[in-house]
Amino acid sequence: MATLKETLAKQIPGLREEAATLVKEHGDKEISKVTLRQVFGGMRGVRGLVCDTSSVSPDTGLVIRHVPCKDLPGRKAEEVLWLLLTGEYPDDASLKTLQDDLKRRGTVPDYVWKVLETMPADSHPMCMFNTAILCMEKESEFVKAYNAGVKKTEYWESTLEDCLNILAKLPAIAAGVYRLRFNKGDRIASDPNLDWGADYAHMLGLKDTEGTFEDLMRLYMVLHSDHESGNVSAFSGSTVASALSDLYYALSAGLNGLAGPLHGLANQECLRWVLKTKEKFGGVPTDEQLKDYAWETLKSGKVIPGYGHAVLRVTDPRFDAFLAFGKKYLADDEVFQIVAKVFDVVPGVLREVKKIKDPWPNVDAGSGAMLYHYGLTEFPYYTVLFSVSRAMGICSQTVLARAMGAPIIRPKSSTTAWLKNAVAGK
Ligand code: HAX
Repeated sequence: MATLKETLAKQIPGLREEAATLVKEHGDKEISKVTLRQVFGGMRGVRGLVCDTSSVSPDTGLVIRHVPCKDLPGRKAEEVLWLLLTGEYPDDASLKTLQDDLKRRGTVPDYVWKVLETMPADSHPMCMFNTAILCMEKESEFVKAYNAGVKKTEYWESTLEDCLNILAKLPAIAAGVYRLRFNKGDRIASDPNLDWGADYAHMLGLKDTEGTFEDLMRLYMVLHSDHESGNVSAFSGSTVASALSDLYYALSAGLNGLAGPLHGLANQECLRWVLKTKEKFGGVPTDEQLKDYAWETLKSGKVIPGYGHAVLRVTDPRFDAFLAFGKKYLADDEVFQIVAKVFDVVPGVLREVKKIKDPWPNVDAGSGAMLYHYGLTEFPYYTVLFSVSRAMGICSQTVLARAMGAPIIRPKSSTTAWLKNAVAGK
């Protein structure tokens, strides 16, 4: 048995040594080239970042440390947090120390609720959630340690404190945002006997007549937890953290990126599209109807939300996991049936659009339908659920970056004139 901090403290000297040796021996070796297309194309495929919490390859999808995504269902969020940070699962006793620690840190300061209650009633739930994180910035242990002059090699310890303090509070904050923003009544107190994901489900306060919503939330929390560090939210978070801004600033910045429709907000857009399909055809459409509707969407200049990916070139294994859950528990649900049918039909349509590199579903294609089934029908809220989970990855990446003494991120930009000269060989 060991605490998370003890486990990390043991590993960090070896990790530092490994990185230092690599740079010393191979520092000038070229590992990636950059083309002009990549410069104008959002740096797609440029290898310029280190991230050890997880990796995403075009043909396999998410692997957290050594664990492929398909093996994550059945795991609890706290186990996955430990895995992200240390590369291993905790034993039962160690897991219990982390769970108890998170419970101890879980009380949300009263001023957070006051800030949220003062926001306009039509604020986006993501704005409320990110504001809550940001307004707790004054609690940062890293800032206290930094101001006290702590050594650089010890920055990670106070960052881990911030990480655990924040993560412990996110389920209660997110559930509180849900109940306040959608007039669901009083906040529901945390249940000390529930794990992180199940407690979040409990605090949302939905009626779970089938008794499987907690399982869905556990699944949701582990599947969305990380996706290496080049995606908008993780990259934004790590860039902000690299300036030694504390984790409250960094996480809030990252999650502001998750709020965009090409990133985390796609799950709300996707369900909207599926529901429109249902309404238009009065239920589950035929393959032909669905194909026509997909073309209609594309021809009107819109994307088919939930499909395509910047890195993946296969069906996202996270989508597979949701599909399997749906087949097990939601088989009679029409919205789920449409999601399954879209998966049968839409990749064929997207394959005909030559510019689309990945015609397959991503994680957002199915998750909304699951939530909708359990009565979580307020889709502007969906990205908050995504954020609670993704915070684990962003926080873990930041703790490790601090442990490794990662420098400030500062790539070089070029003017168009410079690029024109460069390609002309001048
Ligand atoms: N429907 C219509 N067009 C699509 C498309 C889709 N599902 N996926 C890609 N395209 C288009 C792009 O818009 C782009 O068109 P332009 O050249 O005219 O701009 C072209 O195909 C090439 O894009 P790409 O190289 O295949 O994909 P990108 O790496 O540029 O973009 C996206 C990846 C995920 C942003 C893109 O596939 C998309 O917009 N998908 C729909 C939105 C979505 O599902 N987002 C969630 C992604 C997962 C995630 O991050 N969740 O948080």
